[in-house]
Amino acid sequence: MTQTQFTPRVFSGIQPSGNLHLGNYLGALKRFVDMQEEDFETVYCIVDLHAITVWQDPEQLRQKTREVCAGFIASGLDPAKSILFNQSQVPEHAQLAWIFNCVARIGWMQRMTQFKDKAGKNAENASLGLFAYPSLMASDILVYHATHVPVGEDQKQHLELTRDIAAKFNHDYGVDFFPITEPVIGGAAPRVMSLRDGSKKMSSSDASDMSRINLNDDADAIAKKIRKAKTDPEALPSEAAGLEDRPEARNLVRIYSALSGLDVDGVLAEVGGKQFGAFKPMLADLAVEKLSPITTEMDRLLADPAEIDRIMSDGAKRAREITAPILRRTYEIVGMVGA
Ligand code: AQP
Repeated sequence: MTQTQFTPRVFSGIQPSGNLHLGNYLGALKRFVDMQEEDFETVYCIVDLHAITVWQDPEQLRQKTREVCAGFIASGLDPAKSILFNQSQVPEHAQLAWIFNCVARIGWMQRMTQFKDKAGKNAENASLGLFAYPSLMASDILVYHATHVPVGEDQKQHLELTRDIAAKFNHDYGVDFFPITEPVIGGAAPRVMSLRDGSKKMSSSDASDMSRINLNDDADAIAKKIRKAKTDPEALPSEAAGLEDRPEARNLVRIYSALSGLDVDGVLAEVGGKQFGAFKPMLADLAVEKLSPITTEMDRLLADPAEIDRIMSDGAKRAREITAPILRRTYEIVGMVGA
């Protein structure tokens, strides 16, 4: 079989289920913007269908969807260059997900650590959607024939599953139709950790708001959260090896590195030997300098929700120009009769 050449295309998404936080910004948004400037067609999505795998208040969901869209644009995403929309306006995502539900195996889903973490001890009571979430995620990616997916490290297992689904579909139907997508996990902070516990990732669902910096936090809140961030009593080391076994210190240094653009060695050359009492205000100033223009721009954009809705609806129309023919061809391959 000849190998299909796929157009270099990036897809990624963010759930509108909580406040956008520094982990989303450094692990995802900032890198989405970088990739927009490279040789890719870029498609970015607010994944509202994923959000309802756990309960969402409808009015809050509408508000959060617009907020995430504003967050994308305020972080530097240009809706004229990238395709930006909310998932539910492009029905092919859910349609292809059904086909993939019939390709993926239950055993594959049972191995997903995110399902185990989110469903917790009460897995019998979790929604079926939460269990099938990775299949919808595979569809989000493959309905664009996306070749590259920038995500934080927490999504690695879901991307491996996306590759497995593409490979099994291609094998079962004897085609070379879906690409085997490359995860793009990297940047200076692929896994930003909680400010309260260096062994847990920073997350919108953490009960403690002090564990994360939200993109809509003001300067005082950012400074307070960094001041109260958990640390250890030692001074900062002068070399990266000195951060081993010091998860909280490593997290703060990595955040500084990602925000400043210096590598970790460069940061430690500057701050090695300092106590946290001196380093934390430096980090707070840097975080405020980098994040407050984004917060201000988000507020400005959110003052005109109709314009945000127009941008998402325009993005959805452009998205469907890609997804409709790919879904049509998938149906043909699978054997669905249609005009
Ligand atoms: N802590 C993080 N560090 C680096 N990247 C992260 N991402 C999320 N948290 C971190 C990346 O952000 C993108 C959007 O992920 P999502 O839609 O799963 O966002 P989320 O639901 O807001 O992630 P949370 O906060 O972790 O939510 P819960 O607690 O619900 O799971 C992805 O690329 C993700 O890797």
